[in-house]
Amino acid sequence: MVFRVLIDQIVICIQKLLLIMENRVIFHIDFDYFYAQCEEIRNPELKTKPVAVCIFSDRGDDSGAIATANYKAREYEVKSGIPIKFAKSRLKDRQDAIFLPADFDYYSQISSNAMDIIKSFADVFEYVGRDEAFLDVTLKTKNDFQNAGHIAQQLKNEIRQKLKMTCSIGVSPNKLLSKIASDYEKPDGLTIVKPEYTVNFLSKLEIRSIPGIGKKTELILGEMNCKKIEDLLNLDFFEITNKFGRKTGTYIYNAARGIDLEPVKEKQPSIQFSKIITLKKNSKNFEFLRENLLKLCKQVHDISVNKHQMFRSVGIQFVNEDLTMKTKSKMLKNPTVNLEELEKTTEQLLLDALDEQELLIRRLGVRISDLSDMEGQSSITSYF
Ligand code: DGT
Ligand code: CA
Ligand code: CA
Repeated sequence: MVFRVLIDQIVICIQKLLLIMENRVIFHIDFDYFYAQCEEIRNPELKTKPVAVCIFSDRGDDSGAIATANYKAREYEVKSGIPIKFAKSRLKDRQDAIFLPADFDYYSQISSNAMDIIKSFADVFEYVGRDEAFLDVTLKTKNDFQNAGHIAQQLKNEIRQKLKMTCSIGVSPNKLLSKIASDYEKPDGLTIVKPEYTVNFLSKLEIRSIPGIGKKTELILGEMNCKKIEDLLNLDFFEITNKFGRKTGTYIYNAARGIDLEPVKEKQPSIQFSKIITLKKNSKNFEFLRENLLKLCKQVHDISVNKHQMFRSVGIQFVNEDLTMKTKSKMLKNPTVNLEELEKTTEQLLLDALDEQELLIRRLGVRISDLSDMEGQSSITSYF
């Protein structure tokens, strides 16, 4: 017991030391209600109305799910992931409610314009998703949080001027804290967490504010008398790692203290090709899914051939009957445009995924990425 306490103290000392050594300035930027805001800027009349962006499935009627909703619609509990039918019934008293089909090409175009602006503010730029990025701005801010505040405000202003959009930015010494901070004052937020205010900032937040902590972990931590992040500080390192394993346990232990040493890694938006379909019926039968998978492979393969792109990463995607999503992917040894290799790889991914699948599958998708130009290959035809 004494030994454990001693180790615990040593771990804390090392981590405090690392925290002192850590003097970076990191931004996390995330656009507010992104798809719905994109719709508002091409039709400003939408701004005063509840707006929901829908992914209609090809089963007809109102079958499908909400991708996102503006804040007026969120007042009626209309949010990402719920069935369109629920959303319509929740907004039944709002004659002015608008339901629009998702227009991904348009959102990608806005995203690309947004990322061009964001990139110009960064020393190191890490693309996370269509509406989200991390920036290391340590050099640009001369490691000063007052400068950082001004620069973050300039970035928000430029986005407002050029795109007519709002976003939320978190500023702190690391990625974890900045991500929590960008979510703190949404929409149109700017939250700055100076290193000395880390513990203060985190203490009263719900445990769920820590990225990656879901319902299940929250429930277990609740049973351990932890509701707020400050409650986690009462658990020693071994209590947490015994419960959650070394990797997750260490993550939770550090997150509660605002410790995160992950560097911002230069990453540009990756181009990928994908196809997704709604199945004729919900299923987890391998043969039925395989038939659909092969059709999807052919379609995705056709795109890669038409665009003269080889792929190296192959993935499959499920949307389950409860609308949760699941993906599995594999990196191939070499870039290819071989249809058979695509089919074999996705079949294996399907088998692996079904192994642990409990829910029936509603939608099935195939994705290829890590693309490279076919031009320059000595014998293009040898890949077919
Ligand atoms: P926010 O950041 O809370 O103001 O709202 P959003 O809508 O920007 O949410 P975020 O950042 O989690 O997601 C960015 C976009 O990704 C969002 O506009 C639509 C899409 N998205 C988010 N969640 C889902 C989902 O569950 N299903 C689908 N199909 N799309 C989603
Ligand atoms: Ca967002
Ligand atoms: Ca986001």
